[in-house]
Order: sequence, then structure tokens, then C-alpha cells
Amino acid sequence: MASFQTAVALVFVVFGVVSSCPEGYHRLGSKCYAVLREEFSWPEAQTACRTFGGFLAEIRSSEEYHLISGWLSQIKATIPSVSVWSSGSDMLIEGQWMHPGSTRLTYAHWAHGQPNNHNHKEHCLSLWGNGHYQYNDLACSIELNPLCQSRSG
Ligand SMILES: [Ca+2]
Repeated sequence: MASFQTAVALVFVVFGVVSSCPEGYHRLGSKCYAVLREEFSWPEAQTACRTFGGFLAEIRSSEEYHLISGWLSQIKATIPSVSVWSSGSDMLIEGQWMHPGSTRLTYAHWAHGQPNNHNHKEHCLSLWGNGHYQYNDLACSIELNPLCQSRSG
């Protein structure tokens, strides 16, 4: 009985650790995300996420993408901009989409016809609210709400 109670207590401790995200962040799988309320250009969005204890969300897998796009679809009405910024740009080499630190994107879920580099000016990665939050390249100067990922947890 004692060992059963210990086991139950352990489950709660582990669950408590797993379910805690920094204030303002929302847990999806093993990571924590937040959509900032203010709109920024893509470079400013990187800074804003850092200030908020994180970085622009780096989507690494199909599982992460589907958790994120599902959550964003649920809270779409509360997000001021139609799309949100996430990590990824091809501003260094056209067509080579990278996370900061020159890490190639390991997963991409482009909307139909994207990336189209419209007017040769679209080098930053957004998740498009009218397209189930699939990827779209946009001009980096456009101001959108950033999707941040917490540095801790
Ligand atoms: Ca585009």
C-alpha cells in the first residue's frame, strides 16, 4: 500500500513538472508556446520572443506542426493578425529555409502554391490563419503576432 501511494505521488510530481510552462505559455506535447498580443515585423518578432523568455517557434516535426496548427485554429478568434510569425527564413540564400544558426528546416507544411516568393520579397516564414496555419512565405517587414516557444520546458 505504501509503495502504491508512493507511485501515485510520483505520478503527480512528474505530471506537475510536465504540465508547467512559464507564465503566458501554453503546453503542447513536450514544449510551451505563446502568441504575443502585439504585432511585429519578423526581425522584431525574434527580439520580442527573446524578451518573453523564448524564441520564434521552431517547428521540428509533423507532430509539432499538427499540435500547433490545431491549437492556433482553436484560438484564432483571439489572434489579432491573420497569420503568425514562426522561425524560418530564406533571407541568406533564396529557397534555403533556415532556423537561426543556419539549421535547415526539418519539417515544412507549405500551403498550396507556397512558398511563392511574391514580388521576390518574401523571405520570412508565417503560419497562415486562413489556410489552417499552413506555411506561407511573407515579406519580413509585415507586422504579425509572433508565435514564441519557451526556452525552458
Ligand atoms: Ca507567399
